[in-house]
Formats: sequence, C-alpha cells, structure tokens
Amino acid sequence: MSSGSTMVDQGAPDLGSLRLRGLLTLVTGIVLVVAAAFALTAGVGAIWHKVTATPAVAATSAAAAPASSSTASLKLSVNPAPLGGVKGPDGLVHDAFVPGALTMTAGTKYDVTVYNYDTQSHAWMLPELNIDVMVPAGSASSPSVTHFTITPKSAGTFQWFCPLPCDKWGMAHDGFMRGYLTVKS
Ligand SMILES: [Cu+2]
Repeated sequence: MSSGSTMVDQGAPDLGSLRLRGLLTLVTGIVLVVAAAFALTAGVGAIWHKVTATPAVAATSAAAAPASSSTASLKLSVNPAPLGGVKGPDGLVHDAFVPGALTMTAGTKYDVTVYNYDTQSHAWMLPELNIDVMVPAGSASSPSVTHFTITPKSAGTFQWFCPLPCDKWGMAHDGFMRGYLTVKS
C-alpha cells in the first residue's frame, strides 16, 4: 500500500489506486449523505421543538395575566385646563372632579392620583367605602398631588362628594363636586 501511494504522486495511477479512489469517493459520499440526513433531522427537530414549546410559554403568561391585572391606576383632576373647571348648563364654569362618573371592578385595587388645579382645597369622600381624602390647594400651573387607594369589594353604585364648602352649585350637581362610582362584579 505504501508503494501504491507513491505511484499516485507520480501521476500514473494503477488499478489499485483507482479502486482506492473509488472507495474513498463512495465513503465520502455516504458520510456526506449521512451528515446531511443528521443535519436535516436536527433542524426539523429544532423546529418541532420550537413549535411545541411556544404554546406552553404563551399559556403560562396568559394564566399569570389575571393576577397582575388586579391593580389599576386612576387619575382625577380638580378644575383642569382649559376651562379650570367644567361648564354647567347654566353657562358658568364650576368646580369639578374630572371624571365625575367612575367605573371600577370589584376586587381590583385602584391606585388613585388626584391633581388639584384649584387654589382652594377640596376633598373626595365616599363613606360607604371608608374613603375621606383631603385634597390640598394647588394652582393651574402647579397642582397639588394626592394619592389614595380604593379596593371595592362588591358591586353597586355609590355616591362620592366633596364635603368642603366650595362651589355651592357644583356641590349640588353630579359630575361636579359630587358623582357616582359604579362598581361592577
Ligand atoms: Cu369641593
């Protein structure tokens, strides 16, 4: 065999070296085919794994979603721009918490932030849910900021109001210094 390889180098292949080349070509071909088959199998396996794994991940995050959605944030503004209040049917601008009509879901915790653009203090009171929050005076350019939380436990309609003497007309009308909180189950 060692003399055969020497013969190849000399450029005159005999029958033995031709057979060897043929065998090598055949073996190389088989190796390539097997390797290709392996690569294909691995590729399909990876895709299959990806396809089957994706729904499992999606199902996990979907199941976790309700727990994280049990907290919500709500913004209230007293006498916001551009009017510095809300225009009533009498054509005058009145003191108002905006929005005045609120909707919440029972069991959800609401993180409420109140911005007061009025130079007078107000309060947001809802006795049935034990809420009585002082809202300090602010200004149009620098509102006071007050935080409180509400977690309504059961469905119902509750009236909130400002107990401080402010806009007399507003205190007597829903959507101004009083209004309703609707809690859905
Ligand atoms: Cu008020």
